Amino acid sequence: MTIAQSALDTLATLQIEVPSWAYGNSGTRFKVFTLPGGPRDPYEKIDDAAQVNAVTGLAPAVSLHIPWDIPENAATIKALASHYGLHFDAVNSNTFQDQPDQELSYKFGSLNHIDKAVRQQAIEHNIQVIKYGVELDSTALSVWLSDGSNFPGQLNMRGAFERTFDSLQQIYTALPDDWKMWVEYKPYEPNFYSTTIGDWGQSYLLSSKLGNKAQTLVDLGHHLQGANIEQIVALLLMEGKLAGFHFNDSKYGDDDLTVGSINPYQLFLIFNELVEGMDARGMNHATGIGWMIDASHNIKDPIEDLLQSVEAIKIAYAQALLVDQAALKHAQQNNDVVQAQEILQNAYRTDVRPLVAQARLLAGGALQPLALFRKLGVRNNLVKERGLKTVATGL
Ligand code: RM4
Ligand code: MN
Ligand code: MN
Repeated sequence: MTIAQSALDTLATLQIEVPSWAYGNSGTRFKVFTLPGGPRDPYEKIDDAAQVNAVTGLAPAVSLHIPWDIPENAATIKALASHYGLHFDAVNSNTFQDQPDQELSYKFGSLNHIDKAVRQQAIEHNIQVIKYGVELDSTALSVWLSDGSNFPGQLNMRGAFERTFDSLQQIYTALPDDWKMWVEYKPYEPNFYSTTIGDWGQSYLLSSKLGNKAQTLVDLGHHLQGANIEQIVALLLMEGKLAGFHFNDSKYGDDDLTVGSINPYQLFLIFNELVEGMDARGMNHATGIGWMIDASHNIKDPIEDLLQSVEAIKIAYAQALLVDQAALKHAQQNNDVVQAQEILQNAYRTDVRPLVAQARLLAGGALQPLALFRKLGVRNNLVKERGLKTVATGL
C-alpha cells in the first residue's frame, strides 16, 4: 500500500467535534454582531451541526456548553441528533460567568474560591453537568476555569491551587467509570495577573494527582507567544496525559480565529508530533484523543467558518501522514539537520487538497463543502425560517 493510499483510509476515519457555542452570534467583548438566521436554541444548533456534518461527512460530534445549552429534554435532543447521524461528546461546565438564578457569585473564583460555599456551588454545577452528559451518552467532562487573580497579592497562589485540586477531586469522584476529566489551561484572560490553571505544567500536575481519568486539554490559543506547542503535545502524549485539543488559531492571544488561518505550519508540526507519537504508543488516531474545534467566527458565517476549520485540520493531518517517518528518524540519528527539515517541509508543501476531498467523498461528504453550502443557499433558507435578528444562547 502506498503512503497516499493508507493516508486516504486513515483520513476518512478522523472525526471532528464541534462545540454548540460556535453556531450563534459572535464578535468580541466590545461588540457582538447579530447573525442572520442564527440558531435560537440547542435544537437549532443541532440542525446547524447537521449541515456541517452533511457537507464534510467528518464532523458528527457535538460538544455542549452548560448552562448555555441545557438539554432539558435529553431524549428529544438525542433523538434529533441521531436522526442526523450526530452524537454528543464532551460536556463543558461553566463557572466563569454568573447565571441570573445563581445564589453565590464567581467574581472572586469558583473551584479555587476562599469561601467553601462558593466552591461547593461550583462543584455541584460540575456534577450536574456530568449528569446531563450521562443522559446524552457523553464520556468526558471538560473543565475550563477562569479562576485566578487580577493583582499581585490578591491570592495566595499555593492556597488557590490546593483548593482547586480539592474541588476537582470531589468532581472526579463523581465521574462514571468510563468517563474522563479534561483539564484545560490558559495563561491569562479574564484574569490578568495569575490564572490558577495557567499552563500545561499546572494542568499536568493536577491531572497527575487526580488519577488516570484526568488528562490535560490543549487549546491552541492558550499559550504565551512563541511557546513551542508541538513540544508540549509530544510530552503530554508520551505520558498518556493528552486529553485532546481545542483547535483554533491566533496571532496575539486567545484570538479563537479559524483553524489554520494564521499559522498552518505550526498546525502541521503539531500533527506531525501527534502522528509519530500516537503510532509509537500504538494509539488509534481517531479515538485516542478528543479532536475539538473551539473557535469563534467573529465576523464570518459560523457554518462557513467551521467548514474552513474542518478542512484546515484535515489538511494538516494529511500532510503529517505523508511524512516519511523512517527517513526522518534516519536523518535525526545522523544529525542531518538539513535533510530532517527537507523531509518535514516536503510533506508540508504537498498539495493534499485532492486527497482530503477524496477522503471526504468516502466519508459521505461533498467534494467542495463551502461551494455547496453557498450554492444551496443554506443561510438564506435559515434566515427565512428563523428571521434576520435572532438571539442565541451562549457567550
Ligand atoms: C475559554 C476556553 C474554553 C471555552 C471558553 C468559552 O477561553 O477556551 O474552552 O469554553 O473560552
Ligand atoms: Mn478552549
Ligand atoms: Mn479560549
